Amino acid sequence: MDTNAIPTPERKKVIFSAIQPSGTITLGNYLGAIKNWVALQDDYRCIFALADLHTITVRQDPAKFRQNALQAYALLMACGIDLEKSLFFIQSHVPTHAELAWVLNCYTQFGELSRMTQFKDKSTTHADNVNAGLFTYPSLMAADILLYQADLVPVGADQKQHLELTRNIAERFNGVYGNTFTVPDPYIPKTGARVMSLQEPTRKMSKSDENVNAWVAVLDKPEDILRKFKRAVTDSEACVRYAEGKDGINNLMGIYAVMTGKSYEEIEREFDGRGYGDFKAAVAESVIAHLRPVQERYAQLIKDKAYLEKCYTESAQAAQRISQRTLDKAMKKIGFIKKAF
Ligand code: ATP
Ligand code: LTN
Repeated sequence: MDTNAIPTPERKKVIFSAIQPSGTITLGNYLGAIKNWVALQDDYRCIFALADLHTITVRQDPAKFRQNALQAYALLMACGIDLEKSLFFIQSHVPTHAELAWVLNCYTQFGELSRMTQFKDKSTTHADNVNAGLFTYPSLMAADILLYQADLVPVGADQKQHLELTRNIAERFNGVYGNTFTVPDPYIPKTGARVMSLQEPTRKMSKSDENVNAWVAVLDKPEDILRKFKRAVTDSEACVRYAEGKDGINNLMGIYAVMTGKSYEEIEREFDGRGYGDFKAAVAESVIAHLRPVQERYAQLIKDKAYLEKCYTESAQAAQRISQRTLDKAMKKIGFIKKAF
């Protein structure tokens, strides 16, 4: 048999991404991140994590933190993260992350970390707790990514700078010791939605916004979703069309387009001559209908703690095996004595 005729299956590219369990997961997180992760699972080797070590850079109430993390895990599974295809683990369960983060801290410059805009922002908003973890946050994120030799990392605009730093750290390390880490590229999804606040549509929808009417949570009750959309800030033109300066309507049209698969022209035609009240109700209904199956799956999953435990444990064990290889390789190159146990 001519073995050359058998096509060798191309290695699937590795994708790594993570999300912090820092509170309620919003429609912004869902459309901007999670929904894309779900879609990537067939074409890539996907490794996802709940970045709980990152979350303690801001002080957390222990009971609430534990609850948020478990809920976020169940919710991402309900959104479609599938353990038959991907790994999905809890960062603090895989010790290689903290270990490599320390190592990478020694290959990251103070000046580089000082230039991170997230650090500058968060040290202003949390001025009473500017801890060293907040400062070295990007080295831990670099460890997350580099441990899995990730080719691609889907991140939002706010995390691009951290990814750029990850690339610099990897290149620097490879430059000194020879090829050790894959240098990752950002992954920009073809259809990404940037969801804006329903109250201040020039700002992004953010779960830490104190005004609860500014965001819709994936687990919000239908009546709350309807109320929040009905109160959404728009403009006085009373015409559903996509145009500069119509930030509120543009945002609602963006959401409706993702939910229904309709183009902006189709939406404009559908609501031609109709008021904003009708349009807002239609957007709300489309979101409610889209989230209903997610909410139903979540309600089942969150009741089954034993199943969730099995899922995150098996994923963490697999992640530990993969990441240990990279950590060992890096430590050997640096010159650490190999552990004999
Ligand atoms: P915080 O309010 O604590 O900053 P957040 O809601 O902005 O949180 P992050 O935890 O920073 O969310 O982000 C998680 C993921 O969700 C990232 O990939 C981010 O790009 C994406 N994301 C967050 N908000 C939006 C949004 N409004 N539109 C699109 N994507 C978003
Ligand atoms: N910092 C990110 C979450 C995060 C992450 C990562 C994203 C932690 N580690 C590695 C991509 C790759 C955030 O707050 N959105």
